[in-house]
Amino acid sequence: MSINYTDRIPNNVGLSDNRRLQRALESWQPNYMKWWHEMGPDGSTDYDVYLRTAISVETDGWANFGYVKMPEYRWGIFLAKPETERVISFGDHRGEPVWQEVPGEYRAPLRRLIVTQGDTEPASVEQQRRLGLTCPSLYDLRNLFQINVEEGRHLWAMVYLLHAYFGRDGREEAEAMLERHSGDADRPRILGAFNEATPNWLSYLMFTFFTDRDGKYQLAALAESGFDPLSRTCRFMLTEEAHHMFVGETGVMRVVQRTGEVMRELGTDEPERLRVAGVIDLPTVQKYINLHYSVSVDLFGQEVSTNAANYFTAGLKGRYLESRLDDDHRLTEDLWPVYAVRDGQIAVEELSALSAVNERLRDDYIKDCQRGLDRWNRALEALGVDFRLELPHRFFNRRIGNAAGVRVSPDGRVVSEEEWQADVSRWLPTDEDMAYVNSLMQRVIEPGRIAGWIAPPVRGIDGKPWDFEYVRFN
Ligand code: BYC
Ligand code: FE
Ligand code: FE
Repeated sequence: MSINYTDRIPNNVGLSDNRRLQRALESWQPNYMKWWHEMGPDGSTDYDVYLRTAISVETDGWANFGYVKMPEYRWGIFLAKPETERVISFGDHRGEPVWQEVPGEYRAPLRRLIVTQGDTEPASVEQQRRLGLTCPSLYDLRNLFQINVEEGRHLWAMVYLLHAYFGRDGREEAEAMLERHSGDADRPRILGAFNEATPNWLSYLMFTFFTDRDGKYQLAALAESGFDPLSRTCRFMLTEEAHHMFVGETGVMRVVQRTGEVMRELGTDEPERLRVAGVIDLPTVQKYINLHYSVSVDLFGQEVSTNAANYFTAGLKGRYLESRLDDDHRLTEDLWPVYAVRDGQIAVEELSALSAVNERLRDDYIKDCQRGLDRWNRALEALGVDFRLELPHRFFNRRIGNAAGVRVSPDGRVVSEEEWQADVSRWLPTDEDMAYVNSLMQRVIEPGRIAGWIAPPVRGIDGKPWDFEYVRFN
């Protein structure tokens, strides 16, 4: 399982034994590099960045740290070790050996799942492209770049599957991954959240907390797949994903911490005074939570989905930690509570668990988000600040599913269009809030210095102090 770094494309899939595939991927590689130069982190080509690179897929110590110029990062194909005698754990094929090739009847849905997943990865790099110009510290800049190179690698993970298992269609899909762009009017990215802007670092920290966490749950569901190469590649991606969510959780924590400290110092909770002091008032943090949470909750799809039921029955996409769940893993008889709007009110109905697997994954996701908010709130409590952050209702600000087109307040009331318009400035960031947050975004790149709106991290990366020179500009 060791990674071959002598090949042009580092891999642990024996690429040099399959010349055709190797050539196909090597001819995609320059297009990828062109995309990275055009759409990747702005102006970063010559920086030496203290990055980690995978050297093994063993659970302990897969990472190697060192200075790398990002275009020289060794993007490659790394699959988790195969589980011996792995069998499909859910759906109609439960108990059968997993597939090493794509079953003909599932080719189209599998391709679609892989394309949808793959499309999000370069999209996030595009969304974050300009953030390096306004980083609050070198430590934060380095983490941004680490995430960007890893999202690039996640694209490689999906492109490998397309090239290796889907023939000509797969190669065409791999090209299209570099042709769609986040927010492009003509050729947008596939899913809604990946066409939104990430205009500042507060948005980015919220994105890595909420949207990368959707990634965790989607990848975990795909890691259950009966198509073994997909499962193995997702399992390795999940080990990288943990750092992205760490950046989000500790990042928002540091924002909250800094604001809380200034609130205590000044003895005030007045947003205007806090803004004069250069920190982000907690009502504004709450509005950003409302925005990024609602956009991410949409990524789980419709509450009732025949697509999702078909993926499950076919053994293509399971539930979170499927094999640890205690039921028949077929769901033909089971029910699951699903939210819907009935007679102008939000109701919960017991519906077929099979059609509700999207909703079930969303439930798992929501619980995980709440754990993060609880930690932020404990920090506020420790500072003696009364304000508490909350997740809005799952139907707030939705565009996909049962609440699409219905106006719902953060506390879960169906409201009229007039009420929505009257109150939306208290619920979602206004242009003025955005302008204020943007005004704080000043580039700080001296080791040991940090912008005033965020607290320094508790510790650095790879045992280094937080004021280590994580990025060298040339
Ligand atoms: N935006 O039956 P439904 C990550 C469409 S994040 C636009 O619910 P299904 C990352 C849907 O395509 C993880 N359209 O659909 C994070 C369908 O279209 P058709 C990404 C949407 O198939 C940060 C229709 O609505 N991974 O990795 O169950 C940084 C009916 O809906 C949306 C995946 O998503 C939307 N939000 O879709 C970097 C995993 N939602 O059939 C990376 C792969 C639904 O009417 N994808 N539609 O034309 C899937 O598993 C599923 O396709 C979905 C749900 C979860 C997206
Ligand atoms: Fe990713
Ligand atoms: Fe990620």
